[in-house]
Amino acid sequence: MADLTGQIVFRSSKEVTVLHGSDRITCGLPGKFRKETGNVAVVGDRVEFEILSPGSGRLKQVLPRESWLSRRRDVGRGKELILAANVDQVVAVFSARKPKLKFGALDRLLVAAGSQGLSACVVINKSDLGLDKEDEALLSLYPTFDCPLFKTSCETGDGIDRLAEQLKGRSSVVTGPSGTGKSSLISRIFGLDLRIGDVSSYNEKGKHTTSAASWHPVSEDTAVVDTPGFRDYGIWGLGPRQIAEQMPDIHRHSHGCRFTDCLHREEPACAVREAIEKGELHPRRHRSYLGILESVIEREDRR
Ligand SMILES: Nc1nc2c(ncn2[C@@H]2O[C@H](COP(=O)(O)OP(=O)(O)OP(=O)(O)O)[C@@H](O)[C@H]2O)c(=O)[nH]1
Ligand SMILES: [Mg+2]
Ligand SMILES: [Zn+2]
Repeated sequence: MADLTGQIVFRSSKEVTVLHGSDRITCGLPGKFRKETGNVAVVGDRVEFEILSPGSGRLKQVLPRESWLSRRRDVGRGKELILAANVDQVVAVFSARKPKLKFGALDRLLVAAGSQGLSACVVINKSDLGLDKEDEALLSLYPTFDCPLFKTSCETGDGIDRLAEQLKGRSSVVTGPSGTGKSSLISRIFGLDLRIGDVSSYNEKGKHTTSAASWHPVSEDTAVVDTPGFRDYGIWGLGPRQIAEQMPDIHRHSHGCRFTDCLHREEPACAVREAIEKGELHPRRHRSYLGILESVIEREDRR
């Protein structure tokens, strides 16, 4: 029988679920499709497979990806962990509180998305819990460098329609720290019944309720991927000089630096640091930049 094509909508350690039309076929996941190098199969991948018996099949081949979002997994020298393939938008979900909004993690995620050629938007969920004035001011900068911002609440419904509009007609990977309400938002917008968990009252962190990525086709032209929350978003495949290019508010000043290889740390006549002094660049964004830079340099040293 001829091979069929479909798309991976779920992957566990041993098998994948392939969507073919409206049929879901379970295929085993032999070693060559599991390794992080080579022909690894991830959620969102288009694949060729054959049917063995009703509802079950065998993977033959992973077809080339149009795009993907990955992060670094810290094992050995580090590995690339692909969160989802064939998406065209990264939706970075953070919460106003519980857990606390972390700009370092937000900026890392945006840099990763940009470096992989994906557009991104920021969602600040749990707006019902109230946003600090300082956070609010800093967040208002993001749309100025073409990163749309959505403030939402699954409790009050605030901002949900606007976000739903942003998801329409695209394939989006929804990512962010645990407990920020990724599964809650997707469930609410698309009427799905995803598992939703608590936030620890002890440290106000999420409890890693979603344990694997899942692809949800919601209409002909719209799909959304729910992913497990992360603790740390490690950047994969980016060199020290490429980071600023992914931070438009920093990059636009870098042309004025005395040294063309300026990394905007302690170098003399650095236009980026001057921009902070002149109030033209937010120091928090520079701090995020330095954090990413240090982590990338540290890893280069380890090689
Ligand atoms: N106050 C408030 N709580 C919310 C909101 N959205 C979600 N929550 C709660 O936040 C908790 C975590 O929600 P989830 O949807 O499971 O969060 P998640 O981001 O999917 O978490 P992981 O799967 O662990 O990554 C649950 O107790 C939700 O009820 C909101 O807008 N406001
Ligand atoms: Mg979840
Ligand atoms: Zn500089």
